[in-house]
Order: sequence, then structure tokens, then C-alpha cells
Amino acid sequence: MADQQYSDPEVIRREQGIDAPLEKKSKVEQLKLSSKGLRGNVLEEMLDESTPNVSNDSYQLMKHFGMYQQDNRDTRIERKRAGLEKDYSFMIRTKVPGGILSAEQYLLLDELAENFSTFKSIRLTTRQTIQFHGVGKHQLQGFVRGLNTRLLTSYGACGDVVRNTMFCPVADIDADPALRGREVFWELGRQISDRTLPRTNSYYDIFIDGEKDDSLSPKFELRSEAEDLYGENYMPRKFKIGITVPEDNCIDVYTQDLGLVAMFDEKRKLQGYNILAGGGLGHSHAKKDSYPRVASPIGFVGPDKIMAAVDGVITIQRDYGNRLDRKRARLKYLLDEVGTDWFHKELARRVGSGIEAYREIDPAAWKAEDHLGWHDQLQPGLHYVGIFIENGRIEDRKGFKMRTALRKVIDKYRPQVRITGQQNIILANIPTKNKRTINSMLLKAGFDLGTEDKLSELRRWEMSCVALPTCGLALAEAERAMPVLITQLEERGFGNESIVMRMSGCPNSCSRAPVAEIGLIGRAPQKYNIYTGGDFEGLRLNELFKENVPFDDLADEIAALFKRWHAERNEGEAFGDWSHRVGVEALKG
Ligand code: SRM
Ligand code: SF4
Repeated sequence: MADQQYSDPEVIRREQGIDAPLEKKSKVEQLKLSSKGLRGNVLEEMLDESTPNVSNDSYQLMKHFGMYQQDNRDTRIERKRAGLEKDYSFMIRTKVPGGILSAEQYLLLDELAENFSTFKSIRLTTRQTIQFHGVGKHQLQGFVRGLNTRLLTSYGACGDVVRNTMFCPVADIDADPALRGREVFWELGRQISDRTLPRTNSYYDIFIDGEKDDSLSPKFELRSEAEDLYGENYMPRKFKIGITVPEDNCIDVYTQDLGLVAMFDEKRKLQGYNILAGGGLGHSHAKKDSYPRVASPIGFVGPDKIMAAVDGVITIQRDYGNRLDRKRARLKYLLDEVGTDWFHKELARRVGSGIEAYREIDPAAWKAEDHLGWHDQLQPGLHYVGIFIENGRIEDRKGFKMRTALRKVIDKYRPQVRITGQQNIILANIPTKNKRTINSMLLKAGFDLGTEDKLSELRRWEMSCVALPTCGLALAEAERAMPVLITQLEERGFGNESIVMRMSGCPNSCSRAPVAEIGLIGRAPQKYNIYTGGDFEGLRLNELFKENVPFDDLADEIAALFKRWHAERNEGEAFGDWSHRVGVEALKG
């Protein structure tokens, strides 16, 4: 936690922040500075046909273009034994603010999955974006050119910049009167996303004009190369922003580096935004000075100052965030070093005309929705439908051709497409006359809308990260293991429990497991830590209950907890609240 040596923010800036001597800064910091606007040798290495991969330096830079170099971990050992090099490929992540896509954009992504991804899958992510796995180095330009034809981009989806901005995917269309006013998220989310896109044209130079083929000119407006927001160092680390209302925290606002909670009066007129800062979930099992953290209340600003406040929080982290040690470079660590009082004052100074005190929110006001099933839209005669996609993987499987079925519906009826923060998909703007046919097409194909008895509550609220075989950091399975665990718990009779249960293949916690009622985090192949005591709405961190539990024992361990909860809970007490009240020490007994 707070390190006395660095409790003076100016000392932080000088000794571990942006003013630290270059030679002390981390390798990635030095690389960004010398990269000429993130260019480095990326183009040369990408066009080099003699290798399927790029150097580590180019890989670090390419993250800013939404690309990760990976290898198929299922074949790694076998290939090593056979004297073969790793089976390299790239993961590409698109940036989709609020997860909102047109039908045409979705159809293009489907086509790209077919033509460029060896997995032939579309992977919806926990931050409302889409990933593609198994794209060859030589295919990257073609992929980006494809994206560009429909005004889609992977630029800034990863790297030391502001990542995809999250907000409720139905904010502007949901008819619920209790949630009116959220339409403003659409505009604010887009403004933030646009403001925080890197300015260097390297992405376009490398991936669109790189081969000197001018037939496809960039559709995005080229801008000045000057990084007016980030500076030439960019951010010390990834930075995440989410916007929500207490009545529907479907984006886990407390886990964001910067969380904005829109506050309305009784007539649903926007008053302004509560500002939360310093959320972040990644940690390491071995490093005790790393930890997950929920965001702290900082202050409140009116709608006229919100962009100044967003800039303010980003630039505080830009100027003071740790540039020496990337493992300590997230805003959460800075906030614990400088304290919230200093942060509030510094933000007020940057906003110019000050900021108000944080407006308390009744804890009982918080709710979280998954938006599955059919809903009426604000716009008369239109409806949206939320479709369950287990762990976000859209692919054709034996007996369930889900990618094909979804493509057919979208191609025929051209609904808008929206991705939720729980890795599900929504089809929107469906006129009443098409509702029944689309419903039966989806059900016939095998989809769960949460409206029939097929989808269990336990499965509905689960979430898992990608993990194996593509994630280079995975310590254990997640996406491929969680469905099996859910089935085991359903077989033990617990399918009807509405419990948020999330699995991550390592403590980086990409499924936001540390704020789940039950978090399962990979320790080693087939071994998991079990965490309990988070809440359904994602406001509280869970705590370590048991370490190194073999996968085969997870269902029994969790079933035993469920049985005890049934016997001991107060009326209506949710699993997370019960396990939090009892505490992990008593649960172990
Ligand atoms: Fe994540 C790294 C997948 C959301 C914390 N994350 C990775 C990488 C890129 C692995 C790597 O660095 O080599 C994973 C790629 C796996 C693959 O094969 O596709 C990966 N993260 C994901 C996704 C796809 C999980 C999913 O199943 O949906 C999510 C993509 C989000 C997006 O569309 O932008 C994803 N990652 C998250 C979240 C949740 C969130 O942001 O809401 C977190 C926790 C919140 C946070 O940031 O603290 C998260 N990912 C991390 C971390 C730890 C960062 C840290 O500073 O603590 C890493 C490792 C790193 O950055 O060094 C990481
Ligand atoms: Fe990979 Fe770990 Fe993130 Fe899962 S939590 S996708 S294993 S980095």
C-alpha cells in the first residue's frame, strides 16, 4: 500500500513518474519514446516473410494497434518435442465503444472471422469488444483494411492508452422509465472514445498504406500526429473507463480506472457525474504488493465539466503514474500512494473551476442487468432481444451452428448489434412484425434468450476469460472449463441459483472474477483459488476462501457452500452477502 518514501506526489513524478531519468524507466517506456509514433520496425517485420512472428519490441508496439502475438498452447509441447517452432499467430481486438455495431459491421466481422481466423470464431469480450484469434502475420494488413471499409478499427483496443469505453449497450433504447436519461451515455462514450484515440497515423501507415497499395484509402480522418492528450510516452499502462447508473451497473463501474456514475433528479434530468477512480483487478499470486482494488469516490461534476474531468483523471495518471515498474503502473497504485484528498484537489485544479464532493448513493439503489430476452424500446414499435452466448464465443459447433444462424438472422433482418459487458449479444431495432419470426429462428437454431427454462440461472450469470489455448498468460483453463463446472453444479441441483460466478485462468482477472460472488482464479494447470463474498452488483471485492483446489473438486466445494448458505441465510439473503457476512475464516471451519 502507501509507500512513505513516495508519499509526496512531486517526488513520485520525479523519481518514478514521467520525469524519472530515461535509463531508469521500464523497457516499454524507452521503446515508446524512441518508436517514432509507435512505428518502430513494425512494418518491416510484418512484411518479412521469413518468420511467422515479430520481435518483442514490435510486439509491444503492435499492442497499441489492438494486436497480440500468441501461439497455440495446445500444440506447444508437442511442437517443441518435434523440434518445431511455436505455432505463432495474432489476436486482433476491435474497439467498439458501448459495444454498438451496425448489422453491416457485424456481417463484415463474420466474414473476417471466416477468412482470416484459423479458429473461425468471433469472441465477444468482457469490455464489449470483439476479438479474433489465429490471424497470421501476413494477414494483418488485409484484416485491418477489411475493418476500415466499414469504419471499424482495432486502433487503441490494447496498449498503453484508454481502452474500449464501456457503457450500457441499451442505454439509448431501453424503455424502462426508471432508467430514462441514459441516452446521454451514447454521446459521452463516443466523445471519450474519440478524445482518447492515439493521434499518430502509424496504424494507417503500417496497415493500410504499408504495401503502397492506394486502392483503399483510409476512411478515418488523418489527424495531426501530436499526441496532445497522451504525450510521446503515452499512458504508463492500460487505462479503462466506464459509464453507468446505479440502477444498472452492467459494466462493473467500480473495476474501472475511471468510473462515471450519472446522477439524475426525480424527473430523470441529468445532474452530473460522480467520479470514481482507481479500480483495477489484476494482481499476481506471488507479488504481495499487487492487489485487486475497487475504485474510490473522488468527487462530482456537472455535465458541462465532465470532459475536463475525464481529461483531468487521465492526465494525473499520465503525469504521476509509475514509469519504472509496469507491475505498479496502474492508477490504483498511484491513488494508494497519493491518497484521495490529494487526488481530489489535483483534479479540481485541472478541471479549472473546481469539483464538488462525491454525492452519496444508497447502497440499496445498485442493481445489475444482463439484458437477455425481449424488451420494448423507447422508440415505439421497436424491440431488442438479448441472446446468451456462453463466454462470448460465437462459432459453429457440431449440433449448434451458432455463427451461421446469427449471420442469417442479421443478414435477413438487419438489426443493430450490441455487445454486453457480460459477453452476450443484443439484436436491436426489431419492428414488432418481425419479432415472432426472429424469436423462433433464434430458438430453433439453439440459442438461449433466458426466456425459456433451458438456460439455468447459474449459467446465465457466469463469465470466463479466454485463457487456453491462446492466452500466453493463462495458468489454467477458463473458457473451456467453466461450462463443465456449471454442468456439474446443475447436476447437483443448483442450476436455479442466481449467483455471479466468474472464472479467470490467472490473477489478471479478465473476467472480473475479484468482484464476483464466487471468483475462481487459476493457480496452475487444473488448480484454482476459490474466492467468496463479492456481491451481485459488483461493488465489493471477494476474499480468498481456499487455495489450489483441483478442478475436479470445485463442484463439491462450491456445492457444500451452497448447502450451508441454504441452511444459514437470512430471508432473501444473496449468496455473496451471506458469505461476506459469515466471512472466509468461519466458512473454512
Ligand atoms: Fe485482459 C491481458 C483477454 C478484459 C486484466 N487480457 C490480457 C491478454 C491480452 C493476455 C496478454 O497480455 O497476453 C488476454 C488475451 C487472451 C486471448 O487469448 O484472447 C486478455 N482481457 C481479455 C478479454 C478478452 C477477456 C475475455 O474473456 O473477454 C477481455 C478483453 C477486454 C477488451 O475487450 O478490451 C479482457 N483484462 C480484462 C479485464 C476486465 C475489464 O477490463 O473490464 C481486466 C481486469 C480489469 C483491469 O484491467 O484491472 C483485465 N488483462 C488484464 C491484465 C492485468 C492488468 C493489470 O494491470 O493488472 C492483463 C495482463 C497485463 O496487462 O499485463 C491482461
Ligand atoms: Fe489470460 Fe489471465 Fe486474462 Fe484469462 S485472466 S485471459 S488467463 S490474462
